[in-house]
Amino acid sequence: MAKPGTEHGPDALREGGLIKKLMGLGLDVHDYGDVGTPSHEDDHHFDLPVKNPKHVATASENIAADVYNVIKSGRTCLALGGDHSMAIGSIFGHSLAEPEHVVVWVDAHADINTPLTSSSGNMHGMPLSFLVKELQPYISKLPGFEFIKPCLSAKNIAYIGLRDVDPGERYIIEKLGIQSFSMSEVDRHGIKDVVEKAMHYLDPEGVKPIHLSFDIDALDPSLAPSTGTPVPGGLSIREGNYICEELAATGRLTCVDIAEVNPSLGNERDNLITVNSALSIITHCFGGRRQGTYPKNYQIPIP
Ligand code: B3U
Ligand code: MN
Ligand code: MN
Repeated sequence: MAKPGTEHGPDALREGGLIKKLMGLGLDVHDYGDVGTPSHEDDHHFDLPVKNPKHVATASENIAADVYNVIKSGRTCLALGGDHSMAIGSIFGHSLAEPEHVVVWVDAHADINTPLTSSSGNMHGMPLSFLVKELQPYISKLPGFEFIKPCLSAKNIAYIGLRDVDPGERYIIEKLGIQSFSMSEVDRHGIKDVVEKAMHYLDPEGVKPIHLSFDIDALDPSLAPSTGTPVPGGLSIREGNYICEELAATGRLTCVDIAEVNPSLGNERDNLITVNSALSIITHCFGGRRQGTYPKNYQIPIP
């Protein structure tokens, strides 16, 4: 939360026509509204440079409860951020409902800094570190985080789109053997192979629920300029949509995060471009297909 503004991401997506677009796909859509994310006074750690730990902890607990309830009710959950620390709550909430779930993390960044490897202190660069079991010996105790039970093993995560990874993060990825398809792998193998390999690795039998955590900065900055940490050389909209179409086609995509849309950054045109890209990503997660779709009981009109 170093750059304020991601709290307006969900409304920018709603105003961009999110609900209508999803309903247009024939879906029964329910907007549960915004999750409470109260801020706290004196929200810093006594000896760690982590920013707003209590704020993130309270928000995470509320997000986890809502995501759990939505998934338990049999619905597919779309969680709109917010910065990517939102994924602490959404992945944890998802795990309470579906303990066997796997995570596809689409991002320019690895977001697996521990409070001690992070040089920024930004919690949006750390969410996975609180969730990965193998990392817990390295995680400092933070106020409010007691409720989180690490719910992922390193083998339950696959990254796609990485291109700005800190040294500590790279070390963690290699030490734990986390599956990572950086932009180099996307260039080398193409997006089709990358998605196939990622899914085969995570779940060769094809039975596990899938959590897609999509940071909008995974896309090239030309497609998502209104975000806090854009990194050149990102995914095209075709590659982004392809990932979503393929995951949606499994029928096991249970929860999708869309993080880091920040309407306070850039001008009106930047906002529009970013919102439209995010809407495209979302609709392709929920049945939108580039080959076209039609409602269930569609009939050719008879003259
Ligand atoms: N790895 C850096 C930069 C960063 C991570 N996620 C975003 N930026 N959005 C950090 O601050 O941990
Ligand atoms: Mn991220
Ligand atoms: Mn990112």
